[in-house]
Amino acid sequence: MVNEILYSIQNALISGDTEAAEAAAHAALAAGLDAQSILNDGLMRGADIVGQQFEAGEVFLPQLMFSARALKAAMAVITPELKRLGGEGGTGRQGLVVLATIQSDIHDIGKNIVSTLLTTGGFEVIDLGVDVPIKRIISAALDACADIIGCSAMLTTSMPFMGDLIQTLEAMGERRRFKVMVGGASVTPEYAARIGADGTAPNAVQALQLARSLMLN
Ligand code: B12
Repeated sequence: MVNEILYSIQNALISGDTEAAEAAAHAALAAGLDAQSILNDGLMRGADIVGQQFEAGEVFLPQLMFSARALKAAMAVITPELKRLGGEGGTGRQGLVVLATIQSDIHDIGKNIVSTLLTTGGFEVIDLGVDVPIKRIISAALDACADIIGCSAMLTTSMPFMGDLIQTLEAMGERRRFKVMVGGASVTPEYAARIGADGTAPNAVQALQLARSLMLN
C-alpha cells in the first residue's frame, strides 16, 4: 500500500502529470505517510528517475519542465506537513540565513523548501533567488550581519562556485564571520568538507537541524 502510493507519486512526476501528482500527494498524506518520506522516497526519487531519463536522452527539456511543474504542485500539498515536522513556530529568532542558488544554476525547488523550513523553524531567511553571483551573496551576508550563508547547487558545473565563495571569504578575511552550509542533489558530505563548508544536508528537514547545530558552534 505504502509502496503503491510512493510509486504513484513517482509515476506522476515521470509523466509530468500535475493533477495526478497533487492527488497522489493528498492520498499519501491521507494514508498517514509522513511528509519527509513522501519528499524523500516519493518526490525526490521520482525527480531522480526523470533526471536519469533526461541524462540518457530518453526524455527532453519540455518533459523535464512538466515534471518540475508536477513536483512543485505536489510540494505545495505536503509543505504544511513538512513545516510541522520542522517544528513550526520555532521559539524566537534562531539566526539569520542568507540563502541562494549559486551562480549559473537556476534550480530552486529544493532551495525554496529549505527556505520554508528554516523560516518556520524560527530562522530569518534572506532568499536571494537563483543564479546569484558569489560577490552578491557575500555582500548581502555582510550587510545583513548574517549568521549562516546557505548555497544550493544542482549542476556539477555550478558546484565549484560554492568552493570559490568560501575561498573568496577566506581571501577577504571574513570566513570566520559566517557558517557556510551547502546542498543540492549531488553535494555529498565529502564534497562539502573538501571545499571547506561547515556542513551539508540531504533534505530540508535535516537542513534545518544542521542550521540549528551550526548556531551552537
Ligand atoms: C526539476 C529539474 C529541472 C527544472 C528546474 C525547475 C526549478 N524551478 O528548480 C528545469 C526543467 C528548469 C531544469 C533545468 C535544467 N536542468 Co534540471 N533537473 C531537475 C530535476 C529533475 C529535479 C530537481 C529537483 O527539483 N529535485 C527535487 C528537490 C526537492 O530536491 P533537491 O533539489 O535535491 O533539494 C533537496 C536537497 O538537495 C536539499 N537541498 C537543496 N538545496 C540545499 C541547500 C542547502 C544549504 C542545504 C543544506 C540543503 C539543500 O534539500 C532539498 C529539499 O529536501 C533534477 C534531477 C535530480 N535528481 O535532482 C534535474 C537536474 C539537476 N537537471 C539537470 C540539467 C542538466 C538541467 C539543465 C542544464 C538542462 C538543459 N539542458 O537546459 C537545465 C539547467 C539550467 C541552469 N542553468 O540551471 C541535471 C544536472 C546534471 C549535472 N550533473 O550537472 C539533473 C541532475 C538531471 C540529470 N540527471 O541529468 N531542471
